[in-house]
Amino acid sequence: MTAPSAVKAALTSQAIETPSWAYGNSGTRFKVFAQPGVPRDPREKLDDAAQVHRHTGVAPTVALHIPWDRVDDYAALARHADDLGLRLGAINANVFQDDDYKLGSVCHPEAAVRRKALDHLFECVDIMDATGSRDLKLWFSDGTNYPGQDDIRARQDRLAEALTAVYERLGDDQRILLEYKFFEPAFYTTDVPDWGTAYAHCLKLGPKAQVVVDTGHHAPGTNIEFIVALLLREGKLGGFDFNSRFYADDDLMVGAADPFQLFRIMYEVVRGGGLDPAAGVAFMLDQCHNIEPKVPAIIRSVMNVQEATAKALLVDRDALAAAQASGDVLGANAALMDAFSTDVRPLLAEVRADAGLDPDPVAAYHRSGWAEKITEERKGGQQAGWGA
Ligand code: PSV
Ligand code: MN
Ligand code: MN
Repeated sequence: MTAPSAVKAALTSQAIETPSWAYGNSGTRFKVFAQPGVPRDPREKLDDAAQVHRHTGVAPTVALHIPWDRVDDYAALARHADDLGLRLGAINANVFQDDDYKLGSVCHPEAAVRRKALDHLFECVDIMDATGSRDLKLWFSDGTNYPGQDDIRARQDRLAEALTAVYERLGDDQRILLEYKFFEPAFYTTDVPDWGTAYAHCLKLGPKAQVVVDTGHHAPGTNIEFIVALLLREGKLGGFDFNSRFYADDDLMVGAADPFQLFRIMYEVVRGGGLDPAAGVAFMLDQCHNIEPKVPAIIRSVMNVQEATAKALLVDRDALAAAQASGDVLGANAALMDAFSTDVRPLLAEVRADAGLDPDPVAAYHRSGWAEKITEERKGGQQAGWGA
């Protein structure tokens, strides 16, 4: 078993990135329920994110989504983050909300539309230059609804062409994180539907292109931890978009639907050395909080990732290896289940106390008066960007 001090050190060094859009109003295509005190601009989203970091100590970066977080001066936004003790994280491109993208963006049959989409991706790299962000997160809604609608292979060629152009534009310390999703909004073919497609493109591009695993983007029953193990082994796991799903891309709080799955994923991360910051695995949230208060929900989500990580770190790897080597099926399974069944909340409370934090971040947030302050000060909060 990892020594308690090493477990604590690993938990302290894990950084979980929160998404700017989780702080804004959101909903489904049926209704967006506005909440009081919601941020009116990207600076206020960062102000809220600073509260998450203040109470958890492990959420120092915030992902932006362009154009939802478009500002005139990104360097100034980065300075605001810095003043709050934060940094700007992944830049998420958005080539899925323009009328021109009805038939796709970088895979669109018309060159002019592909050019427009590519220009947006270049703009995102410019923004990364201004913010100091390392990662460009690319998710394409591209696909088709009907057999025969477009040529599947030609669309892959167009995708490869755009990715290559963006890759060549990256600085030495910048990366493409390519995200896959098996369906929606396209229902017949999706141009990046699975890890294999994302992996094939990233492999061709080179070492600065890696795959991002959004936990909500798989068919029911998919063994996500296997994908994680494989990508890590190949040096191609760029990071996670964490969230929970019951049905499709639900974007509920990570660890809410299936904490056991999250544990199994985090065990493979630990097993593959992915917790070491040098491995470059970005632990990001991609969620929206449609009916629950947002800041405490994000704090809860960060804690859920920490709890799964702590349990994964507590697996007795020596006992597990011995059981595996001797074909002791039940013993091996028990080694994992013992760790999963451990109540790690006291350990995490200790880690927080050691760091000078309140052992109960949600309670500390509720006591802080932040919710009352923003409800009083902010009127007419911003919608996160979709679902209107
Ligand atoms: C697409 O479903 C996705 O997971 C991508 O990451 C988008 O950028 C994000 O959702 C928007 O929430
Ligand atoms: Mn995502
Ligand atoms: Mn999604």
